[in-house]
Amino acid sequence: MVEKQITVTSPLLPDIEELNKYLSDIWSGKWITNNGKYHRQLEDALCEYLKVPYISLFTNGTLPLITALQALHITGEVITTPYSFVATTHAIWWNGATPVFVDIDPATGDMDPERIEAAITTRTTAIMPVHVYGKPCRTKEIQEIADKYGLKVIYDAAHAFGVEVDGESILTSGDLSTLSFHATKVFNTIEGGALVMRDAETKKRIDYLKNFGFAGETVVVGPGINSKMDEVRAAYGLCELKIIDDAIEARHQVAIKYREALRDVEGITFFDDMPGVKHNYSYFPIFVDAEKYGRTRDELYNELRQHNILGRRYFYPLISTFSTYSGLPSASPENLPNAHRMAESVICLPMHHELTEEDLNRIIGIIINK
Ligand code: T4K
Repeated sequence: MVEKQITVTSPLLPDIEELNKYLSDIWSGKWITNNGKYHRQLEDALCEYLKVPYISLFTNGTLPLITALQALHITGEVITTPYSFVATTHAIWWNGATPVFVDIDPATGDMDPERIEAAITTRTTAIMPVHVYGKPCRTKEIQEIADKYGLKVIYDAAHAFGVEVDGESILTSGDLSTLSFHATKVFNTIEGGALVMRDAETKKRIDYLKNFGFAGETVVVGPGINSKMDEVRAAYGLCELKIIDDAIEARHQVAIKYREALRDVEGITFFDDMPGVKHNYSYFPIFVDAEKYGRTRDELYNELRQHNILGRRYFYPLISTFSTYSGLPSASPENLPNAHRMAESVICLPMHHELTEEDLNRIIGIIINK
């Protein structure tokens, strides 16, 4: 008998009837993209939901990264982390800058602020950390270093939708933060993304840049790109906002269940909630210590797959091992021991709002019964 497939995530789909109402309106109004009313409404609604002053919507989560660097005129070298999705480093490359990898803090998977200063050279212009799995970076320490050396900070917050520290959004840290609203994310618009900024002037510039650089009918103020979210996706996002809290709570319950079941399994570790942090439970990574567990990470990963449980090894392989980047001096494994260790031991277990008790028992059973 083929066992039910359980994927690492499952998209949160809005209520179809609700969405249809918006679609009928869009169809009759015939305004389907280019800063339409639902685009504007979603920006306002997200500012309120996320507790951020300004946001600019994009067609995906990669173009905001590229545009953020473009908007801040970043050149030279950008300090970043190898433990992320490859889009983070690609954005630096697309801007003609050189990525410089620093190692991660094994306690969180995020960039280790204590390693940043040693990587700064006269060519360094920015730091691009990632709130991996939605776990907040040590933003105060990073900002102190940035201020000391006059560097910009752009956070890849693709995983950090709705994450707060002491009641404040993590998305207002640094100069700019980017979000991904891809189908696999906590909040999705099928494909989509956003840039979060702190002032109206920056929003204006970024809105120009995502519209080819147009500042009016005949004026182009910069080398912009086309990355405007259309009305259908904006409407989808508005419907999604109505169900997002329940979905995050369902994810929270999944995390509780995993932690209860796996806490005492020798050789398996995971992250606990951080004090003062409102988490979004976007991923549930576990780390396999083969010696203590008695099976390697890949043996467990493959066994799960044999049972049609499709976890993922986010983020293996490390970005620094891909051929585009592996020749960089900072990409040497000796420079990145913690990142290598994490990439080689991680499995992201299925984590989404639709997992049932039965699904979770199946997954946990395979991990526990070696
Ligand atoms: N920065 C960071 C830190 C990121 O993690 C990402 C993206 C970005 C930037 C860039 O943002 P975007 O430009 O993508 O907006 C996925 C996503 O495509 C990607 O968005 C995400 N990070 C990355 C971590 O994961 P894949 O290639 O692993 O996804 P895929 O297609 O294998 O899907 C995973 C599972 O999700 C499937 O096995 C089943 C489920 N799924 C997926 C899709 C697309 C569904 O059930 N329905 C679906 O429609 O990259």
